[in-house]
Amino acid sequence: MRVPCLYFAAPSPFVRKVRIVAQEVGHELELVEVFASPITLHEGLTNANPLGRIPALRLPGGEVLYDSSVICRYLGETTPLYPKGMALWRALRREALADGLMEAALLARYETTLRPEPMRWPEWVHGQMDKVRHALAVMCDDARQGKTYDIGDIATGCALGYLDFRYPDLDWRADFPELSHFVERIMTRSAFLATALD
Ligand SMILES: N[C@@H](CCC(=O)N[C@@H](CS)C(=O)NCC(=O)O)C(=O)O
Repeated sequence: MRVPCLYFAAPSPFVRKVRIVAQEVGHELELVEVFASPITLHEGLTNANPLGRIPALRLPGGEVLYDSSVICRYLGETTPLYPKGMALWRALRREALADGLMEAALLARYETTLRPEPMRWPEWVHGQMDKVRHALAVMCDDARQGKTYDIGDIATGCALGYLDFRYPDLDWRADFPELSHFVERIMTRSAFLATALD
């Protein structure tokens, strides 16, 4: 194995974040498709990441990195995607916010698609989607200020792309027009076009 090997699935927004960083900084990755489920652990994947989650990145020497924020920083740390000084901490905070949005949206989806119907808990879904709405409001303020392109922008684009993919009826654009402009711009980048969720 000459290039790092990424355990991936095409619909994962966390995987997309890693693939975009890799493309932006010119890192080649070998892709290994796996089905990651919180219920049925995939043996090959748990050997790589004991949490059974994607993305996980196996390096040519055999060592494995996870989760997405660690992998992205490994691939891009020395590039402008990770600025210096206070700008770095702001970029990482925006990445954390976008990751948190994706986690909440994913948990709400697991509740409505994986959990058997009689056991579902609507308050849980509402609570997770409330987190999504609160995160969108702060993302919108951040997007008004941003003129750069860093890991925070990439993560934000992945989070918004995931909402469009899994929650097409959410209509977040009506409440957050600045975010709508932001996403229109970022989705034209070749790394975003090449990694559309599927
Ligand atoms: N914090 C993790 C989250 C990764 C994550 O939740 N990935 C999902 C797929 S989108 C997954 O592997 N789910 C299976 C599970 O939760 O067991 C990261 O940033 O890598």
